[in-house]
Amino acid sequence: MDDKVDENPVNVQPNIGHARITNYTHPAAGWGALLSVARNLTQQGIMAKGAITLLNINQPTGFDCPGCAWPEKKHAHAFNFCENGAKAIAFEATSKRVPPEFFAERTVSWLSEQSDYFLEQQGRLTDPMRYDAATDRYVPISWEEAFSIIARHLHALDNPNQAAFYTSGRASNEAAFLYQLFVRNFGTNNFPDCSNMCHETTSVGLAESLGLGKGTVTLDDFELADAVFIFGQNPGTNHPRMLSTLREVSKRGARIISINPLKERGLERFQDPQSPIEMMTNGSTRISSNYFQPKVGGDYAVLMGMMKHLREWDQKALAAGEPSLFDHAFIDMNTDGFEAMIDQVDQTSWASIHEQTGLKPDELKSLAKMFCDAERVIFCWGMGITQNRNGVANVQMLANLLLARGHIGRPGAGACPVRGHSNVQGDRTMGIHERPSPKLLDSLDRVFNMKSPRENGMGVLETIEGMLKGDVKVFFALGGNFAVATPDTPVTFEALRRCTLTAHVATKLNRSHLILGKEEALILPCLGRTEIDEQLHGPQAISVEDSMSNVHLSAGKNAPASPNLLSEPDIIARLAEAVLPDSPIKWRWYIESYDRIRDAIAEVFDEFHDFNARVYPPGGFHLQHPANEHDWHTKTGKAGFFIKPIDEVYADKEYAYAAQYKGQHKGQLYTLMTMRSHDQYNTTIYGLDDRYRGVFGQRRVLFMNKDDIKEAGFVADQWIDIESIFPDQVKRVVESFRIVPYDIPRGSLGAYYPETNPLVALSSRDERAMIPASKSIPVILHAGKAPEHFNLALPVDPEAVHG
Ligand SMILES: Nc1nc2c(c(=O)[nH]1)N[C@H]1C(S)=C(S)[C@@H](COP(=O)(O)OP(=O)(O)OC[C@H]3O[C@@H](n4cnc5c(=O)[nH]c(N)nc54)[C@H](O)[C@@H]3O)O[C@H]1N2
Ligand SMILES: Nc1nc2c(c(=O)[nH]1)N[C@H]1C(S)=C(S)[C@@H](COP(=O)(O)OP(=O)(O)OC[C@H]3O[C@@H](n4cnc5c(=O)[nH]c(N)nc54)[C@H](O)[C@@H]3O)O[C@H]1N2
Ligand SMILES: [Mo]
Repeated sequence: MDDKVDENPVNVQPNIGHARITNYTHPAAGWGALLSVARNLTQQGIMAKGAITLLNINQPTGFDCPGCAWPEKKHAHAFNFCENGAKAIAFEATSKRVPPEFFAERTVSWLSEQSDYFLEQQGRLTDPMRYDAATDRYVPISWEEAFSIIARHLHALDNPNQAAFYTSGRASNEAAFLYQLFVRNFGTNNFPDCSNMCHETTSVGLAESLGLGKGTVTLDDFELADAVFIFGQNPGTNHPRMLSTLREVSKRGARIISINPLKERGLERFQDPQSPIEMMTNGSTRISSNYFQPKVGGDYAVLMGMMKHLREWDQKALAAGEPSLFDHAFIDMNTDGFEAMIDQVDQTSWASIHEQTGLKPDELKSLAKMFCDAERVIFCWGMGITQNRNGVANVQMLANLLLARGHIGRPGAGACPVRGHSNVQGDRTMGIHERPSPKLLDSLDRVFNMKSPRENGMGVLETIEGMLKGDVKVFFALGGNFAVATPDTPVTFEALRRCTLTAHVATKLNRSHLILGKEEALILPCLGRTEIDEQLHGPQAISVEDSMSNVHLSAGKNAPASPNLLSEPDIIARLAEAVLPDSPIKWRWYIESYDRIRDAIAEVFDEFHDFNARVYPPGGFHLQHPANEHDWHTKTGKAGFFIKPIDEVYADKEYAYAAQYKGQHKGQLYTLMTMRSHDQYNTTIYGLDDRYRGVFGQRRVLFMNKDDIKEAGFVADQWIDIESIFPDQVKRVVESFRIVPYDIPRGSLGAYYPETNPLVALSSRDERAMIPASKSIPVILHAGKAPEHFNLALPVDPEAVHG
């Protein structure tokens, strides 16, 4: 075992010579990706072990890739993984370790001054640790002590709702199920979840429109679709395996239409590492046949415009005695609210639409035409659609278009929200939900003879607000990096510090572990997905649900990173025993064989009947979306058209304040989106390159239209500070970002998350889904200066990238 710790000072003067911005002219994936995989394995000291580990990803007998939630192909290729999945694996299977000696040598104050990049680079956590205020260090403790500390804090609360239990979307179905069972037996529905920052707008919107907040398509539908629309998603970086699917769609001659303010390389050209011919000839496949660049936040107007064109063309068709463009047979049988929706569209002026799209009227028209011409349409979408103040409205407008032309339940057509974390969808299915359905609670009560709490709990934003008010005192996290992933960073830090106890189940050290509860703080290290999970009945497999509702098993092959790690289900079971000594549930009995957990899941959820029998065969099973059978689990028993007047969307409190601000002050107001670079996994920074966007050796960049740069009197490469403008008038600024001229619509800006999270007010959110609006932040810019330090070490020679 290699315990060596990289002593690189972090707050170093950046090597500006290394940082550069260029045009990336190569296709996505291909040789660039393979080189990057090799570099990451070397960096983590696992070249040989890593290569073997990679061969087991997404194989019937291997483990599920923790990289993203895109489904596996049915007949998996010898290597069914991608560059960024490989990075996720390399970071988990790393040879580096963070043992107790690491903490003995470093105070938490010192660690707090290091960058997030440094913290994650140190390697895998090996032992449970408790913060010791006297020495300002984390010290090792036994698992028993750790659980009894948590039990003591939980027992000291006035009521169970003073505790919140966070989940990040890597937790398995088995862990998630036991977790929600424990927390509900303890007595609360406070389940903040990473989904509260991600696809919750999808879940809320589609649940109301279609009866279930999940996608309706499978990979098979991509073989039949004649048009695939991709809204606000960057698969080249975030779901690279999706590019193989899109490549097939493109080769078939079907249309792929991207709607994204940025021209993303992965949506333009792709070189398939699994196609020997493409690799040998350095060839590539065109992905998008058409590319539209609306302004940030313009999607609602774009979708409204598509519907309005459809409406007008329909009226013309009917007048000419031609068949309707709407699928009236489908609409009449299956839906409610069509007339009211059309009324709203009629009342919406073209001027109010064109003002917001950022597209030329002709572009909007041709986009609508492509939709109208297609018989089998798939809509894919990502964070560009969901992380907005009008995220639910966006999603429901997508659903309206699909329903209006009968694209739900038709082979080759449907809704494809592309989830992030590899099991975020499964965690929700297993009952990690702050607003649980009565059906779920009834079922739990029946199977476990318990009394579930019936009051709705808190999601992420309510939890932070609760901590600030003193209503939430204990914070427990099953994975993730809550302090950094959430908005309004300084406020969130303060909120966590007001808790009496913070406790984190984690694989790697991160910033959240250093934002300490005022009385106690714990780190509970767990097994990762690549590792063997040995229990009484032998090695155990866990199950996950991908973005297309396929449930399958995952079993690690590597030896655990340390003998002192526990699996996540085991940690939860032991914690439950410590906290609920009188519970009739035999928590540890479930851990002896996870088949027992799956049997319990089968009893609680109808759709998981015969779970073990169905999940063991390779590939597992598929959870049907009832909408595909035209069975609508909505309040009315029908699918619904839901529409919001365009003025309500674009004239809310924040828009009004921004407009007033613009009137009073000179200077430009922009809309900033915060997104992922190619070398990161959410808050985990793998490296400082964003290869496809041509950014190397740096992260503090701001993408800006060249005419905007000129108009503001700035120049390319200039350092600026970004300030957000919200009605609460709190000053929120991030400093020292370098301006990069970019092909982005005027008035729109782009920068990386999480550095920009201090700009997002807690109050800036979709009010129905309570999701932070991290893709539409109103900001102004000030001239700034070069950073004194990058707060990030330069990990690689960026020249190596091009090889
Ligand atoms: N390698 C890697 N893979 C990942 C992750 C990772 O960090 N790294 N994260 C995982 C997670 S949790 C998630 S949720 C997914 C996220 O995957 P994505 O949904 O692709 O997330 P983002 O990188 O945030 O960027 C989304 C895209 O939205 C566009 N966009 C921004 N604003 C708008 C807008 O107003 N309208 C439109 N139409 N587009 C807009 C941006 O230009 C960008 O291309 O990826 C998952 N997979
Ligand atoms: N401004 C802005 N903010 C955003 C976003 C954005 O686009 N813009 N995106 C949002 C989205 S979509 C999401 S999903 C959230 C992500 O929020 P989180 O899910 O909370 O964050 P991650 O960075 O994925 O969590 C990384 C940590 O998870 C731990 N970890 C890794 N693997 C395991 C494991 O197997 N078990 C356990 N127990 N721990 C593990 C490691 O310690 C690692 O440090 O961020 C959100 N925040
Ligand atoms: Mo996500």
